[in-house]
Amino acid sequence: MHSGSGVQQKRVVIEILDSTLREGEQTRGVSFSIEDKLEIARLIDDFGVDFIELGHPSVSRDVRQAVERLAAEPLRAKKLVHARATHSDIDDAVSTGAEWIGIFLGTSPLSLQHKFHVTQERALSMISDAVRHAKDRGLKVRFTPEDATRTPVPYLIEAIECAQEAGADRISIADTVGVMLPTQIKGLIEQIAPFVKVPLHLHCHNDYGLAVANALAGYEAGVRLIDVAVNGLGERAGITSLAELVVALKMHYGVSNDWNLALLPDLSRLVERCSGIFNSETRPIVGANAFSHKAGLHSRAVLEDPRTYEAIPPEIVKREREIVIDKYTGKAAVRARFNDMNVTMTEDQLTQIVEIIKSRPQKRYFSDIDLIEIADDVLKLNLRGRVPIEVEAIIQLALTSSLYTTHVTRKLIARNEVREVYEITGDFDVVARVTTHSLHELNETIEEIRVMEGINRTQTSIILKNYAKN
Ligand code: HCA
Ligand code: CU
Repeated sequence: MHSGSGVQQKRVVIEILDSTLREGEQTRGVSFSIEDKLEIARLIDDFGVDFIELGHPSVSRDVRQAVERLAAEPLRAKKLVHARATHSDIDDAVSTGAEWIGIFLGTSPLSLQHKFHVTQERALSMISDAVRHAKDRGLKVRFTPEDATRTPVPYLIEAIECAQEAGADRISIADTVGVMLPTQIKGLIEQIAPFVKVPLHLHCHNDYGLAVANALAGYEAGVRLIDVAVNGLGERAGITSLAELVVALKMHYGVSNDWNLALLPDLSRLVERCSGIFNSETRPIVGANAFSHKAGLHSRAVLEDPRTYEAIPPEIVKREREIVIDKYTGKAAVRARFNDMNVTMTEDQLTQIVEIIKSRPQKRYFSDIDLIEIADDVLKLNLRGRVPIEVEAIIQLALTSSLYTTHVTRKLIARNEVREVYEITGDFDVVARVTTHSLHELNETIEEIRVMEGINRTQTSIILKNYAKN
C-alpha cells in the first residue's frame, strides 16, 4: 500500500461498525425495504466490517421484521441491535436473536433536563439497570453515553464506570451533534482512557464536516472501533463516511485490515439507489469527479506520472482516472486521447485541434466522436467512417414502486441521449430508447440511469451500431 502523509503507524488493526441500516435509515427521506437491507448488509459484510448495526426494533413493525431477518442471515460481522435504556426496548432486542445490543442514554445536561427530566444520580441508576437487564438475558452490551461530547467529563467518567460495573462489554463515545474538533476528540479520549476498562468505540456526526477528521483523531488517541455509514448517511449532515475513513486509514496510517476496497464504489452506488440520496460529484473516493483531471497543466503531468496530481491511486478502489477534454485542455491530453484512437497528426494539426476545442467554451466535455469530427475537418480525413457514430439501445426499467413512474419518466425525457420513453406492463414498468455516440457513452448513460431514484433494476436488451459510410 502506498504511504500517505507518512504519519507514524501506531497500531495495525482498527474495527469498523457500519450503521447504514440504523443511523443511515435515520437520514431525511430514507426508508429501506427489507430486501434493500439484506443486499446492503451482504455487500458491507463482503467488504469486511467487524460489526453491523441492524436497526432499532422498537421503531416500527418493518424495522423489527428487518432486524429479525438480518439477525438470521449468515454474516461474518457481529450483529448489533439498537435500544433505549428501557426494559421494553431491551426485551424487543433480545427477541430478535442478535448477539449484541447497543444501549444508549443521553448524559449531557441538556439530555438529562430536557429529554429525561432526571437528575444525574437517577440517570446512573437507569444506566446500570438497563445494562444489567440486557446482561441477565445473555446479550453482549455496548453502552453509549449519548451526547458524550457535551457531558462534563467527571460525570461522563462516572457514567462509563457505572455501565462497566453493570457488565458493559464495550463503551461508545457519541459526538451526537458533531460539535467536536479533532484536537478536542483526541484530548477527550486521552482523558477518559485510564477509566475505560473495555474496548472503546467512537461515533462522530458531521455537522461541521469533521466526522472523518474526528474519527481519525479518535484512532490516533487509541479507540478500538469507529462507527460509519455508507455515503456518510445519518441524522442531519450524517456521520463518518465508510469510504473516506477506510481509505484514509489505509493510506495515511497503513492499517493492515483485510478490507475489500474495490467494493467501495459498488457499495456507494447500491446505497445511493436504495436511499435515493445521491453523492455530489466532488465527493472523495466514490464521487464521479474524484479521479478526473481537467486543467492542461494537470493532465500533462498526470499522463507522465499520475502521482503529480493524485493523492490516492484510483486502482485501489478499482476506479479509472479520467482526463477531461474541454477548453482547459492542453495538447498533451488531446494527443494522448487521439493516440488511444490510433489517430496520428502533426504538431501543427494538433495545435489547430486544441484551438477549436478552446473556442467552444459552452461545450461541457468532448467525447471521442466530437474529437473525431474535429480531426476530420482539420486533417481532411474521413475518420468518421472508421468508428461507429451511433449506438442505440433499448433499456427496460423496473421501478421500486409505481409512485415513481412520473418522476422517472420526466427524468429520462430530460436526458439528451434518451429519444423516447414508454410505460409498459409486465416484468418492467418503463422502456427508454437511447442513442449515444459510443459504447463507452452508452455504458455511462446506463450507469447513471441505474442509480436514479425509484429504479429497482434495469435490462439493456438491444444494441445497434450504425457505422458511417465512407
Ligand atoms: C440516535 C443517537 C445516536 C446514538 C449512538 C449510539 C448518537 O440516533 O439514537 O447509540 O451509539 O449519535 O448519539 O446515533
Ligand atoms: Cu448518531
